[in-house]
Amino acid sequence: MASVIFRSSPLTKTGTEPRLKTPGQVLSPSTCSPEPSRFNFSLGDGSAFAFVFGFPFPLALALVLAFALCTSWLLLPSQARAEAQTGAQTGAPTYAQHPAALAFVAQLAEREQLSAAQSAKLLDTLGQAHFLRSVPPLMLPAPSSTAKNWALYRSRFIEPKRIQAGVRFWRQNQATLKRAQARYGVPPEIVVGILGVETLYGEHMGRFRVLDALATLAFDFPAEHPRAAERQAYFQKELAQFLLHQMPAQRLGSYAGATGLPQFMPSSLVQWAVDFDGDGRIDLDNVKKPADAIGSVAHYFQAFGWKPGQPTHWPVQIDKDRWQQPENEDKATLLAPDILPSFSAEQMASHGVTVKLPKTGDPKDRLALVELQNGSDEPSYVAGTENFYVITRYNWSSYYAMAVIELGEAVAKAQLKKAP
Ligand SMILES: [Ca+2]
Repeated sequence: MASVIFRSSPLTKTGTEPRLKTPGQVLSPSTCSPEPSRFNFSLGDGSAFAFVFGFPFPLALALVLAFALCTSWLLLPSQARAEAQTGAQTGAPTYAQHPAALAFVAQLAEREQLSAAQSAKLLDTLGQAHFLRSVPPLMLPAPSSTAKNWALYRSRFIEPKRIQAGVRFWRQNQATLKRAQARYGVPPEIVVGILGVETLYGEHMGRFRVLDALATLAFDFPAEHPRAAERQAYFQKELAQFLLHQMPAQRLGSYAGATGLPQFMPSSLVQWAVDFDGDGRIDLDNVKKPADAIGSVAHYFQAFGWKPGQPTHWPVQIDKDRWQQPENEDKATLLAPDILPSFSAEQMASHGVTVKLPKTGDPKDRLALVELQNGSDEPSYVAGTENFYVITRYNWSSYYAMAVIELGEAVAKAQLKKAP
């Protein structure tokens, strides 16, 4: 994984859950080998929705479905509702003749040494991709006047509905969660935290066609973005994985192309998804059978260096008088490496930050001072461990990581109370 950290990365969240502008990058970056697809992918909960909007259907069927669709429609965010109006059935342009798309397939064919038939298949699939007008603006940074606010961000995720859903999920999948911990070393509260923050345990897995979203971001990424070239290259890589592994054109996901309960990008699907219930196929979309999603999240964290048993962070006490002295550099020094764990507890103490390590804490562990801004109020600080850093490999934001941790903790606590 890349070790480059962006303190103020301007990307928005890839998931479909609350669309807060997060201060960190959000994607699950990974590179993939171009092997043939080994997996069967299934459609998410929105497949019926996509079918109705993707294809002509008899009037009688339309009438029967109308009521159900209207109710679904009202549940969609306004952005998604607008998107359906500008999608395939209203004649949004496709990428069939788009010069950059044609060049992209030609390059891919050459690099992967595809046969003429394989290239034609790729072109055919990409030709079905529609430009989504609403998606590029979602990639732009929040206005600089928007203050980051951990308290607000937290309140969107650590709330009764999500905690209750997490308790239900935990209890229904206790054995699988334990098995994932035994296999990958990742505790249930982290997996439960991720799936809760990403999709509310499968309730919101996204209603954009992944193919449309990826093609739009691969070829029409907003040029005004400060890192447009880099981000566009990232989405081209994800699109390549989608095409090379022949994922279904109707597959649904977020506006950034993330899919399933854990909101994996295509390259993460290829690299980290596992068949954890042993039924011979990988299904990250099945809310009733989330074993593959649970195993895949745990596998992802193991792959990015999760250390079994290590806590994610420690509380800290700041020597504010010291920090407020003129020309004091302590804060700047500690924040310079961002969330990359770089300091021992002793080094932090020498910069005015006392890490409240319990007896089990290893003072030699590398730590990062994590600053969470609270609008115009005082920022919150914790000392993030290497496991905190690992969570940010799922979504490059310390705010995101802390929400995952705190939701997992809240669910764990509530789950224990409710246990028979
Ligand atoms: Ca399976």
